[in-house]
Amino acid sequence: MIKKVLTTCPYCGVGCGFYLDVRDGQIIGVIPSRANSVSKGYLCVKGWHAHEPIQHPDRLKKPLIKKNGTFKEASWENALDYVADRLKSIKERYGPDSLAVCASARCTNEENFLMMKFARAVLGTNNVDHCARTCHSATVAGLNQSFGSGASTNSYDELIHMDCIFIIGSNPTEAHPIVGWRVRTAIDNGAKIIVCDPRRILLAENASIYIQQYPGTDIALINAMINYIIREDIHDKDFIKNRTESFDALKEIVKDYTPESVKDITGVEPSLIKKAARLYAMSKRSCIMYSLGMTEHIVGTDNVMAMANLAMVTGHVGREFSGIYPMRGQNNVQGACDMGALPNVYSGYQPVTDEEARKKFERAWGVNLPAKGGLTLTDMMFKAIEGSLKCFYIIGEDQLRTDPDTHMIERALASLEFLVVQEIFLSETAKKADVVLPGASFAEKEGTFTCAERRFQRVRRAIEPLSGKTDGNIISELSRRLGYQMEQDPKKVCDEMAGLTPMYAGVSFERLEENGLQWPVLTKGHPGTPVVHLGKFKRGLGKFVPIKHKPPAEVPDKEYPFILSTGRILFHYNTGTMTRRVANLSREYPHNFVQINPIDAGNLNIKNRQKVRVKTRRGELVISAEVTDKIKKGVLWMPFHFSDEPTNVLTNSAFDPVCRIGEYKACAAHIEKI
Ligand SMILES: Nc1nc2c(c(=O)[nH]1)N[C@H]1C(S)=C(S)[C@@H](COP(=O)(O)OP(=O)(O)OC[C@H]3O[C@@H](n4cnc5c(=O)[nH]c(N)nc54)[C@H](O)[C@@H]3O)O[C@H]1N2
Ligand SMILES: Nc1nc2c(c(=O)[nH]1)N[C@H]1C(S)=C(S)[C@@H](COP(=O)(O)OP(=O)(O)OC[C@H]3O[C@@H](n4cnc5c(=O)[nH]c(N)nc54)[C@H](O)[C@@H]3O)O[C@H]1N2
Ligand code: SF4
Ligand SMILES: [Mo]
Repeated sequence: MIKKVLTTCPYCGVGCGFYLDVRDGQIIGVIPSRANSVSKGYLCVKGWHAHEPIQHPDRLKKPLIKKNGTFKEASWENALDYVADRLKSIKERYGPDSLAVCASARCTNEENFLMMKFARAVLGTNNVDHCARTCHSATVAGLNQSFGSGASTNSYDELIHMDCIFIIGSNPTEAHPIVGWRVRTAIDNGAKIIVCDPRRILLAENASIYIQQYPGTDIALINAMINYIIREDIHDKDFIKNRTESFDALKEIVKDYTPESVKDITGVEPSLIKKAARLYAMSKRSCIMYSLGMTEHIVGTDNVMAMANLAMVTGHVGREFSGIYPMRGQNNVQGACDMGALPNVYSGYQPVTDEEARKKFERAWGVNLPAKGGLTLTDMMFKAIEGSLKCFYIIGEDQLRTDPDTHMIERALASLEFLVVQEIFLSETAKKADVVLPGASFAEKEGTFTCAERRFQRVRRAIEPLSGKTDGNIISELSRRLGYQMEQDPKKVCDEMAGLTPMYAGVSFERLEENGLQWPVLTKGHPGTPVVHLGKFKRGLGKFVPIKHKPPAEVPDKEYPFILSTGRILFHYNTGTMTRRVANLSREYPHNFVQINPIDAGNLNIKNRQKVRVKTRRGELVISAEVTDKIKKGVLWMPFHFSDEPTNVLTNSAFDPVCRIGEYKACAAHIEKI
């Protein structure tokens, strides 16, 4: 039997559409969908190979229970009974806040809704979070303060019509390739590109202006642009007057940041900053695209608000062909946030501390809900070490490889009384679990993902779940064992969510059939919203928040003279549990590596491809060097896709005090030839 099942890519937040080619129950290939409004018939190399990990022999198919340090296969009945008993007993002994759950940006909206409902209505705690903490929590916190809503303001299709795209701390041709393709189309159409990145990324080659600042100096850079824009009188006075507040406070702060005065901090020639400021401000259709180069810092939230200041001071937001594009990372990280898999909000960002919202969910779910906000992922780890967090139920996240400071995370997981991991592969985190529950991949379930342009799109089942159950089934069966009956049909879960969430009230499976819908979708007839903050910001007036430069938590010194930054390459995806099981992708990049500038390499007598030791205050790693002038002198850069050579033993767990994101993008490091 031959089937072609239309679905959404399980990797990055772009949200491309393709068909899975199924023959006699085997998924043998991927065919791009030309009708999909996001990808229009294109896919990147990961998307083209998205079928390969699904039926890989390493897929988990049976629950595993650890006895005396080794896993034994168990039946679903036994495993679910055992997990439910342990959750119940921990809750009885230590109270609901001794438990925490981690939802998954790899799973569907419906599964995330169920997971946050499970934490709140069944376990009785708001301790629910997911990888957005490590990724764009700074965006949610920062843009919320500036604009009143923390998602992309505009849509992908506008990009090709821009006059100027200001790309800062984002590497779209590798991390969001089908958006990167739109940026290239914009260039072909005559757009000017500004790239600000400590690494000469591919798009830097096509940029009108390329700025290579030191990691962690972006506030100084942006404030200097704003300083120059105001000094040259090219700010948008009408926009500032009619649509914003607190401009004087901004003006006062940026006085101290002239392009000349920030040269020592940023390492950037003042003339380049002036050119960039002028080009961005004076272009008619200008937008900002940013990602983790801005958010993964102890000043992540401040970085985001600094960009919002720049957009508002020039009037480049709140209309079509302008705006801020925070490039959300995982296939459904936008959705996991939207569904309320966060410790402080229900779906649609309704605060758990808001009495009215809480009462609404209590009535719908027939239980009393906790009124106090829960722990973030960052704090869950600290509380585990401290001893007050006893139990962690994780779905589809590999903290032992992706949270900063691996040795600390090891201690945190080892301190728990009970760890459950629901996975499709035996990840490093899963290896530490007391029980592993085999979930299902995107190809085995119905549901929806929400991509970086706020678009809900359908995910469709191509084959039956290899383990017999989807992630949603598992959550709901645990819930039943804990005495609470939960709907598990994804379509009905979607309806329940829409009924409780004004922003998505018009969303339903039927309405998503064609090309999905961009939220807000306020009623059943509402067409969706390609551009937000039109005419008025969500919060009313846009707020200028004055921001000061602050150096990273760790700066270079004699012992650790380099700044180490980390990130992604095109061919692999996060921990690589999936892409490293794709033969072609793995052949392209089989091993970890560290990029170093030729001058630094020369000084240390390091040759290309030679083994080096990279060391920080937290750990060390022996990997090979890639000597390249793509990277600034004094800076090192590594990907984190190789679980056998784990980059995060090196990174710093220092975090942003507001959104509690870790500082993956800058720590002090030492490198030597071996
Ligand atoms: N191929 C691939 N694609 C992916 C992923 C993947 O693993 N592989 N992961 C997905 C996920 S979860 C996410 S969140 C996104 C992330 O997407 P991106 O954020 O675009 O990817 P990164 O490589 O982490 O970082 C982006 C850029 O920030 C730069 N940078 C580092 N430090 C600084 C700094 O201090 N200031 C500035 N301005 N720039 C800096 C880096 O040099 C890098 O080029 O990608 C998604 N897409
Ligand atoms: N050094 C460094 N570290 C980083 C970053 C960085 O820039 N530098 N970036 C951070 C960012 S932005 C992110 S988002 C995190 C990502 O961190 P993670 O979310 O831990 O990374 P993933 O590889 O996406 O892991 C998700 C896991 O989900 C599993 N999975 C996939 N689909 C499903 C499913 O449908 N069901 C279930 N149950 N499991 C599934 C996969 O097998 C995988 O093990 O990494 C962070 N870590
Ligand atoms: S750009 Fe992202 S969503 Fe599109 S095919 Fe590649 S990984 Fe999948
Ligand atoms: Mo991410």
